[in-house]
Amino acid sequence: MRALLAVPGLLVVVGLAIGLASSSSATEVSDPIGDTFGTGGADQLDISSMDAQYDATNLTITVNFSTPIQPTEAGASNSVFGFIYLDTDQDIDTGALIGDALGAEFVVDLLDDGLPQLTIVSNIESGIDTGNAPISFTDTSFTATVPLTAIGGDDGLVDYGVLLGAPDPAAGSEYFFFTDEAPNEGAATSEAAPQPTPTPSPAPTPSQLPATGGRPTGGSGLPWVAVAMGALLVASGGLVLVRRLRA
Ligand SMILES: [Ca+2]
Ligand SMILES: [Ca+2]
Ligand SMILES: [Ca+2]
Repeated sequence: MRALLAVPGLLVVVGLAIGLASSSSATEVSDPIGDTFGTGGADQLDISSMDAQYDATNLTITVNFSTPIQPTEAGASNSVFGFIYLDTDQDIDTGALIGDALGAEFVVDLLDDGLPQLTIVSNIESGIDTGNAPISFTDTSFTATVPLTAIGGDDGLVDYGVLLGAPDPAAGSEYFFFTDEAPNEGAATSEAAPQPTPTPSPAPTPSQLPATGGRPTGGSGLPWVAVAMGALLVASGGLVLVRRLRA
């Protein structure tokens, strides 16, 4: 069951859930196949699992799907839209209440923002953009690499959840429908990336990951009301339409 909880003074959002990291790759969280919302005639993009790991520079989140997907800007029926919510202080009482387990400080926004292979990271309460997260795709997954500098210099240990969807198939529509969330209840938690296995020979100095190439676009606000409205509608089982284009 999806819990419905009110954002104080705002709207209501869908339940996200704890997939305690007891599955295979430590942090990987499974999501059921066939649990999509079924709304709007959109391609029912169906999350199968996700994983989040951090190092000294980035929080890297991978979401896997049961069927092929395409990048947001591809404009295809199976293009992925939506949001990754990050509770950076792992405190449900701070930030925006998302579902029943996240007090999210930041959101990674897959809306079509005209920045191919980049998503926008925003402070969820202020709506201020805090940086960009490069995103890459395989046939059935995407990986967003969130610079820790874009999430308040956090150490990367976060609670998180995703709410994703696909375009409204209606001709000329600028909206998308949410099709799946993960976890279905509670919150997922990131974990430190595994250290390289030591070898008999002196281990090489860990190379610093390249700085992410985002260009912060301060000021432009996340269409948070639209996000919350969409989540509200998901939770109520109604049609869920959120603009695909950045306001
Ligand atoms: Ca699913
Ligand atoms: Ca919080
Ligand atoms: Ca799900």
